[in-house]
Amino acid sequence: MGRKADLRDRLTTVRERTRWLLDRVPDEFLRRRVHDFYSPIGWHFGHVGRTEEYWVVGEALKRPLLDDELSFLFADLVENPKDNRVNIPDRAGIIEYLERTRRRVLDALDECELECEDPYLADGYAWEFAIQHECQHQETIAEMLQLIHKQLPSAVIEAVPWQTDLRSEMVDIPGGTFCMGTDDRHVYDNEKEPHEVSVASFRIGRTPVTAFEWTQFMDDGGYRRPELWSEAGWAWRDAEQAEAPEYWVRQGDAWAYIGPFGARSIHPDEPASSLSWFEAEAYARWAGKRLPTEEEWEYVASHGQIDPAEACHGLASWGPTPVGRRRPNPLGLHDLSGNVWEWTSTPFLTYPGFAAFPYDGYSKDHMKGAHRVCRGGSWATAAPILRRTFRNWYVPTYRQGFLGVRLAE
Ligand code: AVJ
Ligand code: FE
Repeated sequence: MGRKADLRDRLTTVRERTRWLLDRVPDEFLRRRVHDFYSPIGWHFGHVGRTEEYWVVGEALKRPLLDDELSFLFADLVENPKDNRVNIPDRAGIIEYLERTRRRVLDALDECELECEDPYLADGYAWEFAIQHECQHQETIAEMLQLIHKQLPSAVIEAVPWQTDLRSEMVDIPGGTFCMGTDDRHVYDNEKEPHEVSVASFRIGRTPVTAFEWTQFMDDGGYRRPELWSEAGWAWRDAEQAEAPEYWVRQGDAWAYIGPFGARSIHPDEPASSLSWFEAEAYARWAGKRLPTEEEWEYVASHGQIDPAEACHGLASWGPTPVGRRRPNPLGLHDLSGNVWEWTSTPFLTYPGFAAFPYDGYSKDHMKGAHRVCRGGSWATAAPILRRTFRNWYVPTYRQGFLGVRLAE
């Protein structure tokens, strides 16, 4: 398949999933803010259309956008604060806007020569950016559907027996030197430039921490013992009155999870998720271990190839799947890719040779040390952004994502 046909094909596949998600948003939530962190959920849908038109038609082709008012309303700009974003059109208007912007993006693809030097056009950079950007917002939309389901009545669900033979295990990793990051044209700016990194010998969990293990932490008073928490972590726990991971609901001896598509029973072997960085840190202290660094994470992930077909990803299930059941990498580690994002101890900062592209607001503005990096992708992450070098980042109080933890020592 030619490059243009490949882009057209993948743009269409990604959009089908966006529309599938839109069908799962109740009308009454479309234009409402449900949480401080987030814009109204409907904004995210229009925003993917606005973003692709902006980069392809506006920046690459240097042409005016089709609708100034909607281009503004769906933009992530300080002049358009989240409270203003409730003024977006209704469902039919959002769908129409998505269709009109997509038409222009595809027409531009037909028209352009991709074998050129222009940084936006060469090998279809702007279209590829649009695909990956849409995937990221799909995951945010899935996160927001959880917040919505928390406010809806949930069906009665059958409890899964709360017992397991799975035991956590640490794997010895001999130190070494590897190439961190990449110079692939289509990755985000924060994944560049490739550079050599040395890692000392360490140990890392064969799998992420499981839900069953998390309940052992809770049963041992994990959420009530300040000595397990950093000062900032305890202040957060206290303010939040956190007693369990976000979206966990007790169900007799077992637990249920309010997910993006409704409540479901938690399997004891699934990775613990919706954890803030502070919770992950407290758990590690309780276990007598620590979080891996970002370098350690990418080092272990650089052994073998990441194959999306082998990973739990892309909303193919209703939540994460039990750990340790998929093919391990050559070091014997399971679930590095997909299932849940894994918090690292590392602040989100630049690599040597970093240059912001295509705009400061994607990465650079967030590289001030306030965010921690998480790696690997989740069950809600789409294949186009499932890769070894992909860096995601959140503030340490963020517990709304599909975020888990793998221990190191
Ligand atoms: C990397 C998930 C934190 O959602 O703010 C989407 C991704 N950047 N549009 C975010 C992003 C611009 C970003 N995160
Ligand atoms: Fe965005």
